[in-house]
Amino acid sequence: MSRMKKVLLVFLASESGVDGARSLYGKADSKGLSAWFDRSVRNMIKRTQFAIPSLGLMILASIEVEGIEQRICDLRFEELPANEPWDLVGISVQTGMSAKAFDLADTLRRKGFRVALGGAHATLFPESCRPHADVLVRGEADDIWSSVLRDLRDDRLKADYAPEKFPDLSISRPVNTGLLDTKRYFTTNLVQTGRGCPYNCDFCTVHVLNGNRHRRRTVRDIVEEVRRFREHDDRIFFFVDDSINASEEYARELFSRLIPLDITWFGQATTALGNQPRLLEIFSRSGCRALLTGIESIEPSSRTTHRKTQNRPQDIAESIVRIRRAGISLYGSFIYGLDGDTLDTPATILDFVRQTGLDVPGINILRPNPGTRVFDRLREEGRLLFDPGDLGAYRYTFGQEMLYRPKNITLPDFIDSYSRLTSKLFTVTQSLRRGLAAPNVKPAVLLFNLFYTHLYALSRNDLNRQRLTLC
Ligand code: B12
Ligand code: SF4
Repeated sequence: MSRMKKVLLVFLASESGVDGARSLYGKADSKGLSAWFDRSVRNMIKRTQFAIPSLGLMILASIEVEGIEQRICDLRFEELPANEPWDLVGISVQTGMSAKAFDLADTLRRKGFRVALGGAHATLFPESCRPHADVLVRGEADDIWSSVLRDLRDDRLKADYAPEKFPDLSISRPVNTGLLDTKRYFTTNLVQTGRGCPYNCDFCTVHVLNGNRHRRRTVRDIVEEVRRFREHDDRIFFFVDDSINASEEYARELFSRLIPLDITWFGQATTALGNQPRLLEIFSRSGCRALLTGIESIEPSSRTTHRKTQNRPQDIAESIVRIRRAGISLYGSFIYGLDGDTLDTPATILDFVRQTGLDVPGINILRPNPGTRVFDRLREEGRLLFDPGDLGAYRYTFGQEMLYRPKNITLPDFIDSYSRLTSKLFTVTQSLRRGLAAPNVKPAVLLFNLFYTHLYALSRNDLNRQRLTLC
C-alpha cells in the first residue's frame, strides 16, 4: 500500500498591523530598553487581541480524503517544519503579504517541496502567483480542495484549480477545531454564517472575492457547529461575517436559537442594527458583548464618492447610542483621506466620537488595495505613490505609510492632521475613560485603547519618517 501523503497548510504573519505592529524602519531590531518595550507590547497585542486561527485553513484542513493527512502551520506562533517530508505545502496569500508569501514559496520550491497558493491574492491576481506555485487555486476552495487532495494522492496534480461557481453554503461541511493548538489562541470558536456582500464600497474586495449575492448557511448547521465547537473550547465566539445583521430575519432566527446555548460572542455589524430593535435585543440576550462596525466616513460627499451609500450619515450617531445602550460595546472604524475629506474632517470625527461615546475609535488612512476600484481610479488619476505594477509595494501596515495622494489635502498637511487626530484620541487618560464608560467588556476596551495609544504613536513616527522622503 502506498504511504500517506502529507499536506501542510501555512498561515503567514503580517509584517505589521494586527499581528503586532512594528516600525517599517526596523527599530524593533535594534537593542535597548525601548526596543525591548516595543517587542513586548507587540507580542502582547498579538496574543491578547488578534490571536485567532484562520477559518479558511481550518475549513480546508477539515476536508478528509483517504490517503491524505493535513496539518496547519501558523507562522505567527511556530517555525515552518521544513525537515518533514511534505508532499504539498499550501500557502494562504493575502495581497499585502504577497511578497512575503512568494519568498517563502520560492524557498520551499528550491528545497524540493511542491507549493500550492490560494486565498484572496491568488483569486484576485492569479498571474502574479503563477511563477511561484506548482498549483494555483483560485476562489473559495471549500469543494475544490478535495479534488486537489485526490489528485495529489493519485499523482496527477494539475497546475490550476478554480471552482465553476461559488460553493453552496447550505451544504453542511463540518469544521474540525480539534486540529488546532487551542492554547495559542484567545479563541478557536470562529464561525461564518454567510458570504458575499450586496454593496460595492470601492475600497473593498469582499464583493469581488465572494460575490454580490449573500449566500447563507442553514441555521441548523450553525447551531450544531456552535454546540460542537463549545465542547472543545468554551471561550468567546467570533462571527467573522462582514455584517452579521445583513439579513435581519435570518439573524433573528439564528441568534434566538443561540440564546439557550448561553455563549458570549462578538462580531461585525453595520450601524443599521440601531434601527433593528428586535434584533438588537436578541443579540444582547444571545451573548453579544462587542461589535465592530465600519463607519468609514461621516462626510456625505466621501460616502457618495466611495459608494458607501448604505445607512444615512445622520442615522449613524443615533444608532451607535442605541447599540451601546443595549449593552454592546462598539469598535467604530473610520477612514480618513477619502476624496470628500478636507482638513476639517478630523474635527468632525472628534466631535462624532465624543457625541456617540464610541468605545474604540479606529482611525484608518484610506488604503488603496490592489484589486479594488479605488486602486484603479487612483492609478488612472496618477495619485498612487508606488509603482502600480508592483503589487507587493502595497503592503499592510498600521496607518504607518501613505500609499496615495489625498484629493483635497497636501501630503504634509494630511500627515500632520492625521497625527494630531490620533494623538488627541489616544492617550492613557482617554483609554481609561473609555474603558470605564464601556457598556460591556470594560477590560478589553481599556486594553484595546491602550494598545492603540502605542500603535498610533508608532504610526506617527513612521509617517513622519516617510514625509521626509515625500516632501
Ligand atoms: C476575520 C478576518 C481577520 C481576522 C482573522 C485572520 C484571518 N485572515 O483569517 C484578523 C482580525 C486577525 C484579520 C487580520 C487581517 N486581515 Co482580515 N479579514 C477577516 C475577514 C473578516 C474574514 C476572514 C475569514 O475567516 N473568512 C472566511 C474564510 C472561509 O474565507 P478565506 O479566509 O477567504 O478562505 C477561503 C479562500 O480564500 C480560500 N483560501 C484561503 N487560504 C487558502 C490557502 C490555500 C492553499 C487554498 C488552496 C485556498 C485558500 O479557501 C478558503 C475557503 O473557501 C476577511 C473578510 C472576508 N469576508 O473574508 C478579512 C480579510 C481577509 N482581511 C484582510 C486584511 C487586509 C487583513 C490584515 C492584513 C489587516 C491588517 N492591516 O493588519 C490582517 C492580516 C493578518 C494575517 N496574518 O492574515 C483583507 C484581505 C484583502 C486581500 N485582498 O488580501 C480581507 C479580505 C478584508 C477586506 N475587506 O479586504 N482578518
Ligand atoms: S466594506 Fe463592507 S459593506 Fe462595503 S463592500 Fe465591503 S463588506 Fe460590503
